[in-house]
Amino acid sequence: MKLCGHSVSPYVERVLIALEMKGTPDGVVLSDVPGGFKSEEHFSYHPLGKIPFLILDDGSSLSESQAIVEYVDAVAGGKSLVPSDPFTAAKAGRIVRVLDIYYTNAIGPMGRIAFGGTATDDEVADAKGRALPEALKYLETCIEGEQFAVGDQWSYADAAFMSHFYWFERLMPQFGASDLSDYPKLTAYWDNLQKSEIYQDSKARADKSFEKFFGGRK
Ligand SMILES: N[C@@H](CCC(=O)N[C@@H](CS)C(=O)NCC(=O)O)C(=O)O
Repeated sequence: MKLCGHSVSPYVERVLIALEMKGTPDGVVLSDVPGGFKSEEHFSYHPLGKIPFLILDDGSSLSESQAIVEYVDAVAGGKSLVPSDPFTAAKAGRIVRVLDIYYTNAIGPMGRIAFGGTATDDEVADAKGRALPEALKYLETCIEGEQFAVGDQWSYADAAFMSHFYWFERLMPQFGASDLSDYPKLTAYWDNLQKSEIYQDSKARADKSFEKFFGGRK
């Protein structure tokens, strides 16, 4: 199976992190976008021209990082990232949704500016003063453990969290929006995640990929 995209994307990293958490890091081969980014071929695999997407050995393909994680979790062997207890599994799914919807929307204005786009002062002020604290407060109520987001082993919530928070750490300080002291559970959990070998591996990949695509920029 080929995972198309680059580690500079947290959504690509989510899949690579998930495979490492499963103990099956070779479950996919990371590949460039066939035909090039935003090529006709790219759009044939992803209608929005985004990364990642997965190309199976039979040529069929799948977009959306969380759907890809759930698919590789089912077929790549190794440990499952879906908690066996249904309620715990639902809570892992909730964390992914809070991250992908509320958190991602909240950091949007800062992310746009950091990557050369624009956002108004009002948008940044609202993000910092309202949307981001709201999303972080929500996450604070969802994180249950210091080592794992929920349950007693890695779940796909940890993979999603790790990939998104690399960018929190990387981007938010320059906007004065990186203070997590109001969120003690989140802080303890995130501190532990950063010490893990899986995070260090992901960070090394993302740093290298960022340098390749955006070298020179902060
Ligand atoms: N919901 C998608 C998000 C994918 C996404 O936004 N990817 C970004 C890179 S981080 C992208 O390809 N952006 C290019 C574009 O939107 O043109 C997923 O989970 O896979």
